[in-house]
Amino acid sequence: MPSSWNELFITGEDAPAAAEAPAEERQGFFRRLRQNLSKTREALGAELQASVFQTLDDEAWERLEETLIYADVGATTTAMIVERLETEAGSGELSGGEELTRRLTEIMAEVARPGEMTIDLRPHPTVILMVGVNGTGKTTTIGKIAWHLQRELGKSVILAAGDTYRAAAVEQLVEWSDRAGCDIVRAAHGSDPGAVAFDAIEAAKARGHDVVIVDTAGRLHTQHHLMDELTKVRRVIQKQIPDAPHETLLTIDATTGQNGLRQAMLFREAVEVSGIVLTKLDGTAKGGIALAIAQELGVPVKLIGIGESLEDLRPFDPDDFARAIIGS
Ligand SMILES: Nc1nc2c(ncn2[C@@H]2O[C@H](COP(=O)(O)OP(=O)(O)O)[C@@H](O)[C@H]2O)c(=O)[nH]1
Ligand SMILES: [Mg+2]
Repeated sequence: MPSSWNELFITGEDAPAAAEAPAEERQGFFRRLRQNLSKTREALGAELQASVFQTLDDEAWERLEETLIYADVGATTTAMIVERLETEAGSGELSGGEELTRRLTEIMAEVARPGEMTIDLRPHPTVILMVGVNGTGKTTTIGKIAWHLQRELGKSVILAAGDTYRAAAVEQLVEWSDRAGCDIVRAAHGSDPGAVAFDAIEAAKARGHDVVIVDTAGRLHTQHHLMDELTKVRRVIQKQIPDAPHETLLTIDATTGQNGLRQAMLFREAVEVSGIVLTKLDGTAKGGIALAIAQELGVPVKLIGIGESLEDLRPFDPDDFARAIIGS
């Protein structure tokens, strides 16, 4: 499971030594993950520790259900998890609160892992398209990915400032390109985002960049306009490189819970989403949404945002995540 950047990205090369996370660093990451997911853990973990598994009667299972739903695991996914646990407990495979909690953690990790969670960087150039509603974290996520690719994995990145509707969005991406030390293609305010993507891909081919990351707008006059535009950007990219975009990442703001899940379904209809970036998990008790997304959307969460700083965008590791939100 990808718990470090060089496990998330498949490069086809040996990882540079600098990208290997030593054990103590991993522990440090896990501590930070736990710390930043504290709101969800408080909602979930405390309840589990305190009462749920003390007597295994119907009421206990109902309380577990309520607890998971409160953490926004979603009704369908919650029912599935509780049923599995109840069946195992009923057949005498599990006994005691500790064992039940351990098994619950395992089941939750499994549920959070619906498919391929890596990002393949072997195509040259690899094109990554970033989509999502305004304010969910597209631009920041792009900046952070670019930073890791350039600084840690030694990849050469070019950004396409495709959110041409807001001048501030372009400036924000320019700042990130400075920080990451990568190239950027920007166009005049209001110009065609497809053209920006086109130019960035042409530049990548000419200058030999490894990865192109395309930013997009998250709001237009109507939902229909937005989806139309994303489809167009995608088509422009596909004309240049038939199997691109190789990765389409959708950002979802975890604080919007089930609403974010509904948004995701709309985006999935317009563009083929290959991975989710679940942001702002630090500010919410609704971290269980990661499980609902994986199960009900069937698209893997590939990255999570647990804060605003550079190291707060992390590859999603379901095992660590489940341990971090349930552990005592
Ligand atoms: N607390 C927190 N804030 C985040 C996270 N990811 C993004 N943000 C903030 O959310 C705001 C909107 O992000 P931005 O990248 O501009 O969203 P965009 O409109 O989709 O491009 C910014 O202030 C980011 O710093 C996260 O994981 N945690
Ligand atoms: Mg933006």
